[in-house]
Amino acid sequence: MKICVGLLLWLLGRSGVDMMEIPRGLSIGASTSAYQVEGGWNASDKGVSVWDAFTHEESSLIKDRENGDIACDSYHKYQEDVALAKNMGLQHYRFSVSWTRILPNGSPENVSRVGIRYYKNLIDELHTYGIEPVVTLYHWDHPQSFEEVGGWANDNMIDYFVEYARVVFRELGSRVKIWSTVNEPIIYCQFFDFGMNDDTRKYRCAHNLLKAHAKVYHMYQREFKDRQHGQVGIVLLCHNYYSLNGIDAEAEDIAFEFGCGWLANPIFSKDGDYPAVMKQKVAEESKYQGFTKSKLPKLSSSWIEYIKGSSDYFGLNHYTSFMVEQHPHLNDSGILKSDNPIWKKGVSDWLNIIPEGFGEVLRIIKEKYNNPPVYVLENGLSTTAGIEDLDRIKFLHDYMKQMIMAITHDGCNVQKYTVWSLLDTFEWKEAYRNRFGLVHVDFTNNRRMRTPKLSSKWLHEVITQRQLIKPDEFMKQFRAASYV
Ligand code: PNW
Repeated sequence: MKICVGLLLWLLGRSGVDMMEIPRGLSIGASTSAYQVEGGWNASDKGVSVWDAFTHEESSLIKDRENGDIACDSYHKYQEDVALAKNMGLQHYRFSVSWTRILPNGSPENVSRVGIRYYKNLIDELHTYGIEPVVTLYHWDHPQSFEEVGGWANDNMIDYFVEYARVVFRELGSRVKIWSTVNEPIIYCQFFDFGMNDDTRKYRCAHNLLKAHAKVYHMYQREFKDRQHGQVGIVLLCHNYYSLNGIDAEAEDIAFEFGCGWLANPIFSKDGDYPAVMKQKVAEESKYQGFTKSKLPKLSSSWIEYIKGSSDYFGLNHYTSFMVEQHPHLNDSGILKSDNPIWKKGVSDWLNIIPEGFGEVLRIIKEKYNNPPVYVLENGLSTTAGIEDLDRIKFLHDYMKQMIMAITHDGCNVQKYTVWSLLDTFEWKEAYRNRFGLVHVDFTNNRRMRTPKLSSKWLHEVITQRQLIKPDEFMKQFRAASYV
């Protein structure tokens, strides 16, 4: 059946129906993260991570009181995952390493051989099928023992992270050419930092994550780059913003700088440091609130220089856009975010479906940061459970179209595009309700059976034909082929 669809679409392509070509050199893949798919939370000598502890101790804060104890059981079923990726024709697969699977108690003196073996096996399996591993060191699941001494608000975390990264580079670095240090530091500090939910802590958390990233980047250059020849980068979440009255470009820019720019400016801008508008606004607001100094910590000039340029590519996660307007003293940015009531949404309440916003973000990154190589490492739609995910096909098509236009018309340097996610996963506090997968997972059954959704068939055709196939055409041909 697959062959029939391919053949028909190929004929269609020949017959002059206008389809957009996938730019040569753009690698297409899919993503997951350790806690969201692995399960095996206490397999062998694995240590307890913050997410293990949080879901077990605060289960009332998670939908359906669920947890990632088993998740997709990828710890045991990684070969099946790689087979799914291969059958989809994926060119790369992004996953993350679980800190406590490698260093059960956080100490680099105590490396888990079983943990290392798991990732070696996964990476070998990917290489067997020519799928490039793109590996994140930290996707929010650090050792619980570190949380008990303050987590990312504690400066010591910087060196703990460097020690962990060194072990991972040493053990896995000969087989991995693309590393990411931290996934979406700001989202972690804003929504998932388990400490007290105050602004000062949020800024300190991001400050330490930024420094930790830069230290790992430089450590790799010093100790591994000559032998391993890999790239190291960071992954930032960048939304797009539209001003509510249509003319307040300043509001759009402030919103961008307080989100994406917060860590992009120190790393990717010519002058480095936190964005000027952010330094100014947080200082003013801190004073207004009675603080004696700004809640935003200062970066010294030596840190500014050290952090500047510390990423070989811009790892971009993009999903959505918001409306914005200025409201002084509402919060430090003075920005109120809202949705346009006419916008369609995914099942995640923050996910407004605005494909054009993706193109905007890519152009903003090109302009602000001198057109760095961009690896899109997450983009996708949440739906309810099910296999016939036409909404997802349409979402991916429309977003990819805007990205391709940004590449071909505007010269944006996008080199990788990665769908979130390969599988339905443990979607943090939404647990198993919000499904982002190209592949459906049955979480009600211990076998965690995987079933490719329609979108994975569509993506397979896109990748093999290097054409952005229109959803309607795909469905027409798919239905026709199903009767053959
Ligand atoms: C990302 N928002 O998080 C994470 O990297 C993934 O682990 C997660 O599963 C995925 O997106 C889908 O949620 C986000 O509020 C968290 O806009 C919040 C937002 C966006 C992405």
